[in-house]
Amino acid sequence: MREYRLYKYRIPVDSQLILRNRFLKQREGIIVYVKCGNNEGYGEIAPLPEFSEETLEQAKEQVIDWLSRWDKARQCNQKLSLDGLYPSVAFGLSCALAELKGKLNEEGNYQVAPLCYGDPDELYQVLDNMQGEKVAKIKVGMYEANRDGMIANMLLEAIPDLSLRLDANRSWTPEKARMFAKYVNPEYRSRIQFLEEPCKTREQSRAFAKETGIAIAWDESVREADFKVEAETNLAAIIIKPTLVGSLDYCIDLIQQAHQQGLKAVISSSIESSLGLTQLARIAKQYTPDTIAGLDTLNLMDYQLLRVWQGSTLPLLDLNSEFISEINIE
Ligand code: OSB
Ligand code: MG
Repeated sequence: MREYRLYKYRIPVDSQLILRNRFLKQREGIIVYVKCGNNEGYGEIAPLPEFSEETLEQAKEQVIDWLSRWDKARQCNQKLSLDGLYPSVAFGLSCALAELKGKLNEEGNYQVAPLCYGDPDELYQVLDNMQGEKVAKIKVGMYEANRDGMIANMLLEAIPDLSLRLDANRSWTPEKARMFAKYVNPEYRSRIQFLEEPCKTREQSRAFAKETGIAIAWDESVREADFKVEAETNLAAIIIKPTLVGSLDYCIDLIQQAHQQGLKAVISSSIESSLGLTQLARIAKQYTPDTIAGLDTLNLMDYQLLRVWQGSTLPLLDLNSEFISEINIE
């Protein structure tokens, strides 16, 4: 016998979080619970405003429809395809089903690349406490390109064992990208693991990488219809944000293609709650064990939800909390 329940959550997030110049004050999403016999699983469906094409309401309608068909199929081993679902719905359902089937290992990779929004002093402290490989991620492209270049250069100069990941979210013209690079000492450029999507088009980003020797990574591109995983000069990695990309199986397929081509695959957050985020850490541990994931977004939130992120002291909400309500399906 199959059983399922859906919940809606809404948790406050730090309004400092800037997503393409839009302040996000709360994070909303759906928690899906599935059960068959003695096995159960949870998943999170949380379209990210400005990034996801589907709204939460559309996701809700779709998951209700899918689950009612799943329920009608009755037998635990009868499969129902996730093809054609919105990425957030496919990802959340596939995680719940993977837990149910025992296919997602418990152990997570909780070592993340600390996110730095431009205050280097803050970063010094975090890096001092970091074990192993020192990798930080800086959002660039929000202020002046030369300022970004100076900050990156200063950090690389001050901390000799630091490597950086930078993320421009396609915000630079070729001229601005050049401005940035001008301030980064050529000797340090190899310590930039990659710069995500420097320019508005892939062609411009490729030209930038060729000209400057700074490696790039695809993030937005991975979600475009014509995208294919293909090794190319100066391309270091693809960024996979499962909530924006799709089912676990599809993400695993992308990871395997990347590895076959000698590219890194970096599992990354779409600002999920600690439920989704810990599942991403488990996916990272299982499928990209040698790569630090891009999951440093829990602290943007005031609470954790159902699952504890290793080492976090944020208060934990359970299903009875005031921030969570069951969705009436009838
Ligand atoms: O710009 O890559 C982005 C999170 C949500 C939406 C967009 C982005 C992000 C992140 C997540 O940067 C953190 C990471 O990738 O390290
Ligand atoms: Mg990015």
